[in-house]
Amino acid sequence: MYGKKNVFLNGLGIGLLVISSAALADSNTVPEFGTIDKNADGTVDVTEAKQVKGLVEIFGQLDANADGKLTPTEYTEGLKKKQDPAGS
Ligand SMILES: [Ca+2]
Ligand SMILES: [Ca+2]
Repeated sequence: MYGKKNVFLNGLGIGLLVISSAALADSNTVPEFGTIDKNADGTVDVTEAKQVKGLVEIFGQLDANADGKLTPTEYTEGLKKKQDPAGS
């Protein structure tokens, strides 16, 4: 009985771990720009970027013109470059 319960809890833990680590760095599962742009002003600033695990860390790399905000183009193109290192 104890064994069964432990297996269930372990499975749950692994599931949560996979979900959280898949957040950004692992490429294809990046959130859509509109999801991050909470105030819908058309840009994502650092405050909004903090909602997404790992995004703040690469914010400077995505912010091509270094104005402290990400446009949809900077966001999608920046992430594309990160996923395709050969393109740099
Ligand atoms: Ca915004
Ligand atoms: Ca920018």
